[in-house]
Amino acid sequence: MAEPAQNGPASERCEGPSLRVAVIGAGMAGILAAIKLQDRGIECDVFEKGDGVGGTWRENTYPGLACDVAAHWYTYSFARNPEWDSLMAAGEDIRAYFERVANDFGVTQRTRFASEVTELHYRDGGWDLECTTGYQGRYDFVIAATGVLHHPNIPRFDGLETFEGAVFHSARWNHDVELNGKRIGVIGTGSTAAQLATALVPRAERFDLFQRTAQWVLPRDNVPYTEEEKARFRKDPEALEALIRELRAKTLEGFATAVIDADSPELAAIEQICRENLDTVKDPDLRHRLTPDYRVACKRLVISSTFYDAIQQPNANLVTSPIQRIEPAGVRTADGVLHDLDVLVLATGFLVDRFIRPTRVIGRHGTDLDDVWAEGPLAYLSMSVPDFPNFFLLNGPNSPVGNFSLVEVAQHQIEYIMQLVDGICRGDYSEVSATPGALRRFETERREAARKTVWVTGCDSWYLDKDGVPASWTFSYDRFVDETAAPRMEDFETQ
Ligand code: N01
Repeated sequence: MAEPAQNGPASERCEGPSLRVAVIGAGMAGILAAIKLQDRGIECDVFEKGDGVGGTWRENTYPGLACDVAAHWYTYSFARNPEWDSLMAAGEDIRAYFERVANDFGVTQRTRFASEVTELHYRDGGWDLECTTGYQGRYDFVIAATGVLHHPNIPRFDGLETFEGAVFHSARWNHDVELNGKRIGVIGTGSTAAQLATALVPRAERFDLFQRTAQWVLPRDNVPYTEEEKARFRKDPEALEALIRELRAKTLEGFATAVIDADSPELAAIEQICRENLDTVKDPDLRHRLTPDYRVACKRLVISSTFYDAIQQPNANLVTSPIQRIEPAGVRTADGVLHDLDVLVLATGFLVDRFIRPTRVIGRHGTDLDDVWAEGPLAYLSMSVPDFPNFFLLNGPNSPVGNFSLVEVAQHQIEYIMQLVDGICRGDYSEVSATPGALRRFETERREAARKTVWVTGCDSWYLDKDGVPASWTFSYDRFVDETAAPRMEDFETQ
């Protein structure tokens, strides 16, 4: 199996022309990009629409927020954290980790907060950037680290505006709203809703979970690390690296193969575990209603050892009759029942095809990214778009998603991008972007590979684009590591 990106190739100092780079977004990937640029002595400005660093971990503050990817694997290879308390970390600890790294590496200090980039325009060999603050700047290179899951999906429920209780999306949590002893409704059954159920059932007078589609749930105990283990990780970084290699191998050997090969024994094994987990639900009717009618891992797997327990509590209620409308007092379902509520949470996911948009991005010859992406966002190796020179995306279109460490994914991508930047530093070229042919070839192969994946075996999910093709990396994870090891320059146009 291919090894993880560590610190990448030894960073060269950029001795060539003095470059200015704009990094858009100060989340996990933006912090990483800024650090890697600084390593090479390259000037960068980081633009962040919010008021702090941390991206998804700043925006999401809902009760029960955690990361279901192993915490030690979900760290930068150059800033490990021996202090994680348990296998999977709580959201606030992850936010604190990214804040600390951003401070320690001087990224916070060079970030312009409350600065949403509204326009990027490539003219005369450089990018003109405009911001909501009125700031205008010119940059040689742009790295879009704007994330995938940050535009809330707010479905149009009839009567939503008439609800007299508190209503908000899971990623816009209203902390002024009292939850203890309240009648709480959650719409959705994704990873977010499962974490919410675990946190809110013990606090609510009644908890209603409005399920449109049942989910497969993979159990995973959140084993705490002892003080002795933490002390060992502090003292012996190699012991920590060995643990990370093991955590990573466990996910990649089973899960990474399972999702891209619906006929694989790896998927059958995960299926078996999920079925056995479902069998722990005691009431046959509830178990029946929690049983999905599609293959395990077709939708992103919910990873939780606590969700089934929460939904079986006497004050928890799984509502499977479809939502008809929202009324002042609560949610009316198609069976005529009015579910009275004080608080209604929309755990209804995100608009996942936005990426850098609504920023207007105009490339070479006035090419508008919105037009290029009219049929859906595409990028060569998820990073480069033809006619958008010196513009790269991290965790961009069709990047690996799901139950991987997106930190590691972004590290592979930034090392690749930095090798293209090195070409500019050396004076080999001043402009670089993927060729249309390279993108076409990549996309054809990606679509072909998609046919074998579990994502197309008959479910609806946020992985699928409007044509039903998974908008993700449909090859093996090893291929991702290999392809991002070094740019094939014949796939790039340079000037
Ligand atoms: O969102 P989702 P999420 N009427 O899109 C339902 C990451 N994440 O926020 O399945 C009724 O998965 C929708 O129903 P259906 C992770 O990548 C990671 O939970 O479409 N219901 C579904 O049940 C994850 O995949 C962690 O039929 C409606 C739910 O809303 C991604 O974020 C934790 C509806 C949306 O599920 C998104 O997860 C949390 C409607 N009109 C999240 N519209 C980690 O731990 C939508 N739904 C790393």
